[in-house]
Amino acid sequence: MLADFDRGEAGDVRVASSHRSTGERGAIVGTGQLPPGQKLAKGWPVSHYGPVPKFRPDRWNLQVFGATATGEKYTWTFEEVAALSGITIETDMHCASGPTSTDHEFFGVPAATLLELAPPASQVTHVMAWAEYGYSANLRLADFTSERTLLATHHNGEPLTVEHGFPLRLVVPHLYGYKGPKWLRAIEYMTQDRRGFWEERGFHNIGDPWKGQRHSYQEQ
Ligand SMILES: Nc1nc2c(c(=O)[nH]1)N[C@H]1C(S)=C(S)[C@@H](COP(=O)(O)O)O[C@H]1N2
Ligand SMILES: [Mo]
Repeated sequence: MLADFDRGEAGDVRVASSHRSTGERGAIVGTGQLPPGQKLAKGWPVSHYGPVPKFRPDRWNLQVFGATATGEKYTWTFEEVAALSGITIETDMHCASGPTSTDHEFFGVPAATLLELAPPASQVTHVMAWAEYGYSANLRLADFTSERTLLATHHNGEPLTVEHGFPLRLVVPHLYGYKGPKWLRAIEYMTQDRRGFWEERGFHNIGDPWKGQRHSYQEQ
């Protein structure tokens, strides 16, 4: 598997300072290293299954459903989501098929904010993040509420482009890219785990790039 990826010379990978990227092209945020088996991508590749959905503001909403504390379902318009206070994070993105892209600054609403606005029942252990056309990714609750997990509206100061998930995408910096649905439409609170789109198709249920958790056969 490692041999499939041309990782280049060590010198190809420029090292960022401890917690902020230098802003240099190709700087790796955080540890200054690529996760095992990853190679540095040029630019920001577009990668997804299926067509790019069209944004229809009048029909669009974000929902939280499933095991909420009150049993009710919550919905927000895009305007309402955009009015929530946001934060900026810097991150690299690791696609489980190999490429890592760098120099991403995402702005958006911390996922933890949704939990405050739409409290989950005490038995909730996992969430399913749902996108247009039924794409989904399951996450442990702690991965979803991790302080850098974001419902992102902006990238490097601009609204997301449509192919990168406009108007809203989930960014889970500490997991592989497939755990971050573009064109996010809903969060389902779950009282037990259930596999999402790629997780049902042979990808790892957790998806930690630093542990190389790509394939379901690696699960215990
Ligand atoms: N809705 C949706 N979101 C998706 C995908 C997809 O197929 N559909 N692919 C995922 C995968 S495998 C990766 S690596 C990232 C890629 O994000 P990018 O195209 O912005 O680089 O999007 C993720 N989000
Ligand atoms: Mo991916």
